[in-house]
Amino acid sequence: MRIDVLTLFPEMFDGVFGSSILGKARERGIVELSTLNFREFSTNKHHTVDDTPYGGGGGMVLKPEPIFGAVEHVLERAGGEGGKPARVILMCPQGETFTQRKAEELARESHLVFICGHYEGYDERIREFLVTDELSIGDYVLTGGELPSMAVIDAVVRLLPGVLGNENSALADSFQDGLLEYPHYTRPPEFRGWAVPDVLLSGNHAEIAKWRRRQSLERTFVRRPDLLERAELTAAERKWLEEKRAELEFE
Ligand code: 4GS
Repeated sequence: MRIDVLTLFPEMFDGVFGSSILGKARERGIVELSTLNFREFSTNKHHTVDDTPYGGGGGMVLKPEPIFGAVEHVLERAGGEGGKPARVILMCPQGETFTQRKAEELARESHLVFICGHYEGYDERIREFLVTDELSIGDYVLTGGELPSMAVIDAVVRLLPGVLGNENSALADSFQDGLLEYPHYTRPPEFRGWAVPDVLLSGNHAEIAKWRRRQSLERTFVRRPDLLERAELTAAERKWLEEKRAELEFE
């Protein structure tokens, strides 16, 4: 997979792209991660990338020329292989909320291009005629699209084959089966008087699996009931949840 990030602050990506799992994925040649400063594609002599909005009002708006120029440059640089067309992704609060499902979808692509604005809005023609996806990482306002794009890239790259040492570790995580994770424990068996649940020390793997599944269900029920509608549950688990809901109504 090839990922290009268009940003006015490429240095923000040095640590994230060079460390930990992303750094390893890059070293192994599983992903090619590049940044490009779209100021280089400004068409005026002061290299400005923004301007005041038509119709007045406050704030500044990113001009179309530097963004179109930079996106077309990375598309041409990657092109010629006749591969799948790139996804051109705009990070913004009005985008579709990024989810694990979207991460799985993007992990099947061969070229992702991220556009990160800073402080300001985008000329609408960028949305209309250049971008294929608008994504938000949640309902809060940041100073730029850089951190959101890092979050999306991290979630996508860890799903690529060969990135996580143990291919199962991505599968056991929260959301992969639509449920939150069960509680984890390690040594010592007793810490400041707080004991590890007996079942985990029993060596009975069937009982342990049952306990973990039940904990996942209960935890999801209490903390994120909204997730249960889409979760992959057995008929017995659905029934158990119905009983749990009924119990709460009586209290
Ligand atoms: C987000 C977000 C965001 C909005 C960028 C204000 C600078 C900022 N982008 N998910 N202008 N949340 N963007 O806050 O994606």
